[in-house]
Amino acid sequence: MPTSDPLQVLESLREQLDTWSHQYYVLDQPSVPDSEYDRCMAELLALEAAHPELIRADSPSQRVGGRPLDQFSQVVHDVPMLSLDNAFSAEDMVNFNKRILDRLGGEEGDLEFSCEPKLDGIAVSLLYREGQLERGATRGDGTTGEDITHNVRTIRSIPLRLRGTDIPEVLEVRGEVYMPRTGFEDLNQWARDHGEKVFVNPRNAAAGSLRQLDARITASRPLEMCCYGVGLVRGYLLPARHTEILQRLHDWGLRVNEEVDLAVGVKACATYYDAMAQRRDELPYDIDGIVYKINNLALQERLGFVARAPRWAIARKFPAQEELTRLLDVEFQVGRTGAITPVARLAPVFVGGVTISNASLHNSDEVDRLGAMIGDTVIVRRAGDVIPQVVSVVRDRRPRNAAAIVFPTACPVCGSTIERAEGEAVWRCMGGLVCAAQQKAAIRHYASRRALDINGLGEKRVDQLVDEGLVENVASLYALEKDRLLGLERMGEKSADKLLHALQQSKHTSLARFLFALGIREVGEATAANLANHFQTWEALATASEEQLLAVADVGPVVADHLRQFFDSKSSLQVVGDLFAAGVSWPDVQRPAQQALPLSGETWVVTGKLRAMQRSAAQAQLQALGAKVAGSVSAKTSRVVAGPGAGSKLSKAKALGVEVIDEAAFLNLLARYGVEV
Ligand code: 5U1
Repeated sequence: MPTSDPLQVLESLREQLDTWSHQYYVLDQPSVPDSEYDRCMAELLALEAAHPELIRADSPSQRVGGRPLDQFSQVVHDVPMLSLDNAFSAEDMVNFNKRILDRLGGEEGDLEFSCEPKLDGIAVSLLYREGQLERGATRGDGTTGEDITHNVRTIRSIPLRLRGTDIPEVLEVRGEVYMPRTGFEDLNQWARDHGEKVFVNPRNAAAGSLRQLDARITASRPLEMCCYGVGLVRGYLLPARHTEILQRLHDWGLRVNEEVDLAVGVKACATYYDAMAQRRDELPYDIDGIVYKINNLALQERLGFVARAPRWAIARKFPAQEELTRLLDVEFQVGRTGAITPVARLAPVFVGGVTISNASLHNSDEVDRLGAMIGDTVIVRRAGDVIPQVVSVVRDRRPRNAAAIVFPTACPVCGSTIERAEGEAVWRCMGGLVCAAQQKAAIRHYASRRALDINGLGEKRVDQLVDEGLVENVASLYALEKDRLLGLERMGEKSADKLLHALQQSKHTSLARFLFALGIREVGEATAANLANHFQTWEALATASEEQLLAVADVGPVVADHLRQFFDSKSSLQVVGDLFAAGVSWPDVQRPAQQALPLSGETWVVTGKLRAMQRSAAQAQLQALGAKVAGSVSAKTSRVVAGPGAGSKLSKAKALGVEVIDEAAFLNLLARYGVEV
């Protein structure tokens, strides 16, 4: 029965908003579009404005407080926040296990461990009294931390009041506040775009975001919290096992890591470690190891502590994702579109599981930001799928003979002028196909597997063909003759025949592949396929107006502009004409009749990492089923396939209420339409 009692209405709105927040931020299972949440929040705000006396500190409207603080006050932890001993090898783990068994008197047999990813964040304590969040504090030195209540209140995965039943009178929860990788990338991208400070890694970003006197800044940062234990507990009898405590925390609405598992014996611990090490790059957050804890609380008690670390727990570390090395030199590479990229040549260093000796420095802004000089000691980071990066310079290790990084004033390959378009960070060589670097890159792209797939045209061979003057653009590939090829180093009769055969075969292609192969700026595989489906013929596409181009899924003003520039360029059209004259052709594009295919009329976006196939393959499957594939999420998007690591596109889909499916559901859907993967 609807009520008009403002208190009851307020309570029901708060309850509703808390439930949706919990589903979204803790369970990762959004149940309503953001618009619905916003509507309900607006109602709550209006009602609270009309009845200020009814505003409660745990209302979802009260996450971001008023005035910034002048300073942080100190908090003395009732139960000290301990640190962890480290293990660096399987052998260290065997010794840890043995130490425990010896101490327990040897009668225990294989021990049960709780295995947990060790998140690379900031340890935080949350104090709940009668279920209400009363205080948040940093670990500090373990005894005394800083009061960051105003900041933790802004983190959506931290409930302002606990959910469920059987809530302790006092509950102090411990865990890690961290920044997911995609949030970190987005934050840094925003900072770069706005000339603000860029953070070195997600951990620093999380620490910097938590140590803010103004909670509005913290509220704007993508922070999350995962809980892994309890400190002070009053008025509640804890269960006998650590994993049962984690289950209670989860039931009370707190986020607990979904990867927690049990292992019996040290061998099973190693299996868990190996499996997580394999999956480390796929996780949406940085982890620096695995924490093992004796699961039985009575045994934990018997084992006790040494100094500031418990005897019943240990962190086995993963190989570091950041290392120090020396910046030996900076070279300038020219890419397919003429973009000039400074590349750091580094003293080889093992980081994130691989040896790194080069890292892109992106552009001159990034070099300025780093303030690096040749000879500097730098920090190199390789985490997740992200390419290795030079994240900062260790200034106090700068040698006396350090040399400035000097940007070229002309193209380092062809000497043509270089230009930087307004609003762009990148300098480009204006030499176009006169530039050997651009020629080579364009040919490599044309021959690549997802373009015309020409076997035998690897990087070295393309360099050789261009350097020897046999090829100057993609069309001249088809004029190659066997006699000339045989004159090349490392080219025998067999290789020459194979290459010529592959070139012949490549002439039979599709409009979509051909378009992609041309390497028009911003025209990736999915856009090329959308253009081919839409226009069906080269002529229709080449003569399309900007307006007609904009009608294609995934084509915005920037892509349309690049397309028009290509079709207006005499030299580009000359090359295309030569390709046609050489016999490059494709069967007519059969535009699927409207509604003839199961996904006709739908626009899909694929984001994150998929296990069963590459993203491009998933996009191709969707297009084969009639869907248009777009590179960004908008209100027009029908569905989003999101794999691990999906970031801003996933957030946008959630915000717009666009349906999101995971890879398993996507594979099911493909199977339903008879597509085998
Ligand atoms: N997952 C997890 N991280 N972590 C860090 N558990 C965990 N436990 C910790 C710490 C410092 O300490 C307790 C074992 C005392």
